[in-house]
Amino acid sequence: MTTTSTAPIAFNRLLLTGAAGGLGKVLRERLRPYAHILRLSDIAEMAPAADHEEVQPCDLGDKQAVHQLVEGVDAILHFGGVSVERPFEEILGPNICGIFHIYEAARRHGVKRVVFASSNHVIGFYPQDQPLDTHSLRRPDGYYGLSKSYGEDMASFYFDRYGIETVSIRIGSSFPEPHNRRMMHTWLSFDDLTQLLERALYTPNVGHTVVYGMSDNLNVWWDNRYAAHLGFVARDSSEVFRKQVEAQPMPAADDPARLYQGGAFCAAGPFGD
Ligand code: NAI
Ligand code: 15L
Repeated sequence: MTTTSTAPIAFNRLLLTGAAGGLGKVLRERLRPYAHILRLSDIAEMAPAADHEEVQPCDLGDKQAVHQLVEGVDAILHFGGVSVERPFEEILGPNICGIFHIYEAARRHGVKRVVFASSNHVIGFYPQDQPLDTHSLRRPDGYYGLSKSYGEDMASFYFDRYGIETVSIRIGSSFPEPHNRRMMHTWLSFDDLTQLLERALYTPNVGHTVVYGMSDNLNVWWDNRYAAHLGFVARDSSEVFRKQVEAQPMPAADDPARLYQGGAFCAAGPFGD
């Protein structure tokens, strides 16, 4: 099956949060065709703005600052926040208050489309090899996964109550290449991520759609049948990295990296004892 571009018209202004992060730096270049002006935001330092860019530092935990950040944008790609397992108190401001601030600002400024960087860690406590779809009950594997789960609920509520549409992408592992055996299943190439973002921005009538973000890997755990309307067809595969990944020692049979879909995140904590 071939796909055609669904990006007929560039948005006037797109907001990308998390622009200083690993994916944010990649997307800063790749989102260029989709907006006349790309507004970039992070709490960390960002490279200076090019002609087609605006750089606006912001703490997602600051409601008023997020309100100002969202003014004048046509859609939001929300990638900012804590991206690994941390104590609850560190997740609360950036991720939990942060997602509320993003949606409240979207409501007040009339923004109608959000793309939310959710995570596989909302279902991380399922055993590896258990097939899941986007209707499977969530099993978050920590405070980080819980914050993404809450983000998905926030997206659902803001669609039902205010008609703001969201595509929540449960990203697997989006890096230049898979780092380990688990990521052979969860890997999402940057090209496939970019295609998925294009679909998430341009597909009409998405309501709140949840989609797993993984490439066309062998033996995937996740089924995107309920997100078929996005027309996302992954083109890359982790197979090309199999030899180098399988040169690594096999984790022990009781290692969470081998047991759970969320891998090592399932064994993080407790914190603060
Ligand atoms: P990252 O940690 O490199 O980037 C996150 C960015 O958010 C950082 O630049 C950080 O400074 C910023 N940030 C943190 N707290 C903030 C605050 N209070 N206010 C404003 N900005 C703040 O993570 P990465 O890998 O680029 O991921 C981007 C997004 O995608 C994250 O939301 C992450 O949870 C999600 N994701 C990424 C996956 C991956 O494989 N890279 C997998 C699943 C989800
Ligand atoms: C995530 O949610 C993290 O943000 C990323 O750093 C990876 O750990 C990824 O999941 C993963 O599960 O591989």
